[in-house]
Amino acid sequence: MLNQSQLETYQDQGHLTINGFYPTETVSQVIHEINLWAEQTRANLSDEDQRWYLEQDVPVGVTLFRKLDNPIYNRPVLRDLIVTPSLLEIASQLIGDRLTVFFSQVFMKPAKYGGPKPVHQDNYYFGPADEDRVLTVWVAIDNATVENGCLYYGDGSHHTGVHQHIAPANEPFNLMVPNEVAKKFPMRAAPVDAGGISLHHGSTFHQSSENNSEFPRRALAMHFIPQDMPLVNPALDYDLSVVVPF
Ligand SMILES: O=C(O)CCC(=O)C(=O)O
Repeated sequence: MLNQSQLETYQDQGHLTINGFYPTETVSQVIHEINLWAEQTRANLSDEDQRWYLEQDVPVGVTLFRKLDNPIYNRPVLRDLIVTPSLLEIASQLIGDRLTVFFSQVFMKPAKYGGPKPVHQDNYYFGPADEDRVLTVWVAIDNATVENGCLYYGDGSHHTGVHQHIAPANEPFNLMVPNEVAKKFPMRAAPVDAGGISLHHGSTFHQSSENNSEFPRRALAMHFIPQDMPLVNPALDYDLSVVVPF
């Protein structure tokens, strides 16, 4: 459970970091499973998948995953390792009981070629009926630092509602808050050690920079919502047949 001070930080700032949440052994197992999954997936990517899942700005002949979708649904090993009772307790404390992970993602942010994720709000992507009942749990698989592209948050930005987003024509997955709005919310780096978690409210502005460092910055994000809450205005197509209830 979160203590009072952690709860207040989440409520005031819209995000909270907890280091040392998962043991090193769990992190190693997660890395093993993700590498296995990437290898199994690599050979079967359509052209469209390649545009979605791979880093585009890489030298010819280099194939690097940008992300993998729905690890919690697709990889039971990851589900069992990562979705622990202590995590579900925290999620229930923040957004209530009878939850699902309706979507999850591994962000690979590879060394040297990891692209940036612009400022956005998860709630613009998801379009939930109740904006206060969307919780993202972001698990650092590597040490996430300023150098390798940790998250940055706009403190308190979740109190300002959901803002209109825009996306570059060839990158529908890169929905972003327009610069003139984003600049009103100074972004603060939130480094997390491998095995730590960063929790954020669905309306909190966040972004990550490119990774020019020698080290990958992998992370697993789980998006929790109540089982009975519809997504009324999602910006992308979410496959709700992969929802995992708890
Ligand atoms: O890991 C990243 O770079 C982006 C994460 C993110 O946008 C999220 O977890 O909602």
